[in-house]
Amino acid sequence: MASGTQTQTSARVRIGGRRTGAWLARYALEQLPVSHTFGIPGVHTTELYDELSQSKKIRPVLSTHECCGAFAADAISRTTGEQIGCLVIVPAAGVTHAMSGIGECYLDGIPMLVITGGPRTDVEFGYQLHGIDQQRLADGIVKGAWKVREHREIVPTIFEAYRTAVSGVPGPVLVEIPVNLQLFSAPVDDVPAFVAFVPEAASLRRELDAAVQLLCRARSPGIFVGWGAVDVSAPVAQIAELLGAPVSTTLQGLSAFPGNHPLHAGMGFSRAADPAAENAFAGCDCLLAIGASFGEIPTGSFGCRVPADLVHIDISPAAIGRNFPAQVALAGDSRVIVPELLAGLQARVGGHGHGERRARVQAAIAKDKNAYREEWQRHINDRVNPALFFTELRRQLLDDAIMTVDDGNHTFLAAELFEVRHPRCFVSPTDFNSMGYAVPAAVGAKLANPQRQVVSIVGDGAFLMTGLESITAVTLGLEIAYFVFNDGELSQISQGQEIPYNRKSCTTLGEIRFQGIAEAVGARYVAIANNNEIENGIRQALTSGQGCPAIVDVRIDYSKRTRFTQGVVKTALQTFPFRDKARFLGRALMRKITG
Ligand SMILES: Cc1ncc(C[n+]2csc(CCOP(=O)(O)OP(=O)(O)O)c2C)c(N)n1
Ligand SMILES: [Mg+2]
Repeated sequence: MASGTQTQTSARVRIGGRRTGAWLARYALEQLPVSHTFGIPGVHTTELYDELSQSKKIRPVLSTHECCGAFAADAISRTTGEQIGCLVIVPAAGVTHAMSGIGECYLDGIPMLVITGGPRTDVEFGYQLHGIDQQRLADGIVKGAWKVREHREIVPTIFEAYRTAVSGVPGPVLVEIPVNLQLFSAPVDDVPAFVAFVPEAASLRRELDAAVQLLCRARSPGIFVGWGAVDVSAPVAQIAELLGAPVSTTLQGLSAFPGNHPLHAGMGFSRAADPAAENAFAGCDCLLAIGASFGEIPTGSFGCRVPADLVHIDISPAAIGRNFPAQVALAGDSRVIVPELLAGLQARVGGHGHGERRARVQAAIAKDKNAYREEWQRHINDRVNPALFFTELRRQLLDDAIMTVDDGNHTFLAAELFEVRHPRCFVSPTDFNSMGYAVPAAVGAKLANPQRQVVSIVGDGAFLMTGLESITAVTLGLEIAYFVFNDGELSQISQGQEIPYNRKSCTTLGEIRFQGIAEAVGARYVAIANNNEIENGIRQALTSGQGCPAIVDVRIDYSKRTRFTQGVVKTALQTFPFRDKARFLGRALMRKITG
């Protein structure tokens, strides 16, 4: 989450005896905020798995596929903010299987610690099993990759990898421990003591003053928050209230600002955003962006208008001004900078605030949100209306319930129609954008937050990728409600094919009998076939005390497009060169006529 340092220390912990590499790795992991590891054992990791099975602090969890393990580990990091998700996997095949999850963490700035075994380094033979240069393989989707050469390197290397994962822009790291080091013992006198990570204090007085000045002189300020603001939603709310400014979020940062706050406008602020957000930001003359890198999704394919007066706070100096020039750049940890900015604004604005502006902005947001919801609720047919579904789900869930969401049309329906109320309560694969995330992520989320409700919204196509991971939830007795949006298609893509191509290539799924899948894995099965079944179906799915997940077959209606889909299609077409735009439009017209 933060830039910072792990205080260097010379403190050592005495070992004074022979230890195996597996023992040393377990020891190192036990010093870190690691509660679970995920993966599938192989001959290169059985010694380490045996060690972990004896740990009182860490629970090794068997996944059905390393990709699922990686998504589960990712959710541990995302939903807690304190723990780090950890994988223990075999070299080569385990790593390639896990790569979608590792890449997801890399582009979304989520810390993850990947421990892999490695071929023997004490024999001369080549062509060993899983023999591949893993550091090269992982290069491009990790912040750092290490291969330890001897026993005494194991503990400091794991500590160094952890520090790398959580400092600056967080991300995944990989440590390879050759199997011979794990299996065999060597004398170890002592190991370094672990010192917890300390965020660095920023010294940005001049920039903070400039930011206060810009925001105070704005007539129509707006606030845009991303995942990097997920731990500062309270001071951000105070800034918004002081300025009377609407707040919009990114997709990844949906939980960075409470959806039931009267200044919450929606996701994004381009024409691909909810009308409340598009309208609230229409005349924005000064934008305060916090922990948001203006990526493709929340900007509606870069179709948003950003004012020249942009105050940009981000942990990544490279993200500041990358897509839209920043007037004031505040590079650093939002947990340090935002409270300072709030104090500066309070000192300047005092107790007066912008009450009139705030009332006006709030009233407009409330009106637009109501109108949008009503527009959705009027769209009735014999399938399940998404707005009615999400309203009822919100009503039955507690405020701090966690929702894991996959990638597809359902993602944007959830973003537009479900009110997220608590930080780190909505997680989905964003910039790497890998389908298959939600089912395994819910396993990690529930393990890390056993007292809280955990639900998943997953497309039928994504469920086909990793849905069998629900057996892990069954085995571990995790009460998770998996709401599968069953529309028979890869809808987010098929909707995009409809107009330009007038045909659906490879986006229609085979018929899936979810009841059979539920029976096969031992999960409860619930069906919601129409609007009359929503209330009871959700209640059955959320019924706790049964120690068993539910797979809910939701016969969803996708016939109304999200604002996101409508907006990005228009924006994308505008960026096409004239000749290609003409070719696309001409072909669409022709196919509409000729079929
Ligand atoms: C691993 C992967 N493959 C392909 C895609 C491209 N893709 C994005 S959304 C989507 C459709 C998802 O279908 P489904 O899970 O049924 O959700 P729906 O859109 O129908 O809600 C596809 C194929 C992707 N993002 N990730
Ligand atoms: Mg689908």
